[in-house]
Order: sequence, then C-alpha cells, then structure tokens
Amino acid sequence: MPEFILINKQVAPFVAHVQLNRPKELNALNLELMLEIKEALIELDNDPNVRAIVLSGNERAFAAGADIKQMAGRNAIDMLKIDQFSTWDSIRKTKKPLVAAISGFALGGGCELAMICDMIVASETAQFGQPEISIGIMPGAGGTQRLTRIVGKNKAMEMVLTGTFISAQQAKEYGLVNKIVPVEFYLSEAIKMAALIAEKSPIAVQLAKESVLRAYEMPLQEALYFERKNFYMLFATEDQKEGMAAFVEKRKANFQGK
Ligand code: DAK
Repeated sequence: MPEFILINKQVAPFVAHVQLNRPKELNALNLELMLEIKEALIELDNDPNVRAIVLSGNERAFAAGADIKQMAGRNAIDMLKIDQFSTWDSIRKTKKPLVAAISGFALGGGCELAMICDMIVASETAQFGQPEISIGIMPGAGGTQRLTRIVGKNKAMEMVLTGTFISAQQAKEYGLVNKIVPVEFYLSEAIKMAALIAEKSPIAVQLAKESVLRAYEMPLQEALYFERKNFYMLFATEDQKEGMAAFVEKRKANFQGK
C-alpha cells in the first residue's frame, strides 16, 4: 500500500485519480512519494480499464517542490547515486494522458511535475514557481527547459532567476495552464477533461500524445514523419473502423482499444 499517495482507479469511467497525500508538508516530493507515483503510473498505464489519469494534490498545495529537508544534507555524489532522474524519466514516459489538477502551490519540482503532465486545470488560487534559486540551486527536472518552451525565454528567466511565483491568471496568459476554475471545481473539471479523452480510442490517444510530444524533441521534418507513421498505423485499428462507421451511422462510437 502506498504511504504518500491515494489511488482511485475509477473516479469516472476509464479515468483514474492519483492524489499526492503529504498534506502537512505541502506534498513536498520526497524520494518515496516520487517512487510511489512512478509505480502507480506504471500500473495504471498497464490497466486496460484506465484511459486517462488525473494527478492532483489538495486545495492548499499540488506540491511545494522536492523535499528540501531530505535534500539538505546531500552532496553531488549522493545525488548522482540516488539517481532520481530514472524515477522522473519513468513518469515522463507514461503513455496515457495525464491531466494535472492544481490548486495552491505548484513550486519547483511541483511545477516540473505539473509540466510533465499533458494538460493543466488550475484553481483560481494556484501559484506556480521555480524558487530553487532562493535555496542556492536551480531547477533540475525540466524547469529550465519545459518552462522555457511553454512560456518563452524572458518569462522563464524571470521565474527561474528571481524565484517569484506567478498566479493562475498569469499562468493562463503564459500558456502554462489550460483552464482556470473556482477552487471547488478544480478536481471535477480535471476529471471532466480526462473523461472526454477517455471516451476516445485509447490507441489513437496514445499515438496522438506521442506525436504531440515529438514537437518538443525532434526537428520539424522528422517529427512530421513520426506523425505520419502514427497516422497510418491507426488505419490498422478496429477503433478507426468503429469511429468512422459511427459517424456515418450518426451514432456515438464505442471504442474498444483494438
Ligand atoms: N520541502 C520540505 N518541506 C516543505 C517544503 C519543501 N519543499 N515546502 C513546505 N514544506 C513544509 C514546511 O517546512 C512546513 O513544515 P513544518 O515547519 O510545519 O514542519 C510545512 O511544509 C508548511 O509550510 P510553511 O509553514 O512554509 O507554509 P507557508 O504557507 O508559510 O509557505 C511555501 C508555503 C510553499 C511558500 C513555503 O513552504 C516554501 O517556500 N516552501 C519551499 C518551496 C521551494 O523552495 N520549493 C522548491 C524546492 S527545490 C530533481 C528533481 C526535482 C528537484 C530536484 C531534483 N532530480 C530529478 C534530481 C526539485 C527541487 C525543488 O523543488
């Protein structure tokens, strides 16, 4: 049984919910919690009854960053040996869509974890930041790279070099957040978004997610070829036949993930 997260495999049809659950520490991401997220996502990725996953914290905090108390005494070789990156890389490789439901603080590793997710629904109280600079380090899990690609150089520089937080509204203007809702709806709205995805063909969703992510990782021409191969591959699925037949017959498609 995980100690620091809660897992609901069926919060809505084909939608799972993973909740970070270290409320007293504002969901600070200690190594154990990160490993639990990794294991949960591997399990949910392999579960045919799950097609989309919502990742949340609680109203006060999504996550206030890596656990500073756990990191404080470490030296470079400790960090190298612990190799947290293998955990983060595994989370990043989740095949199913991840919708982050964010209220309160999403700071440092918390903001980086949110950016690994594919979409972000935020409450009006959400605050995003990369404050590592204030404790003598810098972002190490994508905060200088994903953030810059999303918000652009100057805004990323401001966040990374001054460590100041931005509001949900600013995050929306910056393109970091998909949607802002009143705090009482942030989770239900994220579940609704995940449920919309879960109605679609899971194979098409997986290949579409993979293809969008390639936009960040490959030169355009190669990424276009990658997209094309995935596009062709979907014509080998029963879901493509079902989706198009349903359109012609004016009914709702019933996708089986085949
Ligand atoms: N770590 C440990 N404990 C934390 C914490 C954190 N990041 N953030 C908050 N807490 C704890 C506080 O110590 C406090 O515990 P007690 O004193 O009650 O025992 C409790 O949570 C409540 O926090 P506060 O009393 O401070 O609450 P406030 O509302 O006054 O302030 C705050 C909230 C979020 C503004 C403040 O707590 C704060 O500034 N927290 C630190 C934020 C921060 O600096 N985050 C960046 C951490 S560095 C890596 C991947 C990722 C990373 C590193 C490596 N690899 C893959 C290698 C990421 C690094 C980081 O995120």
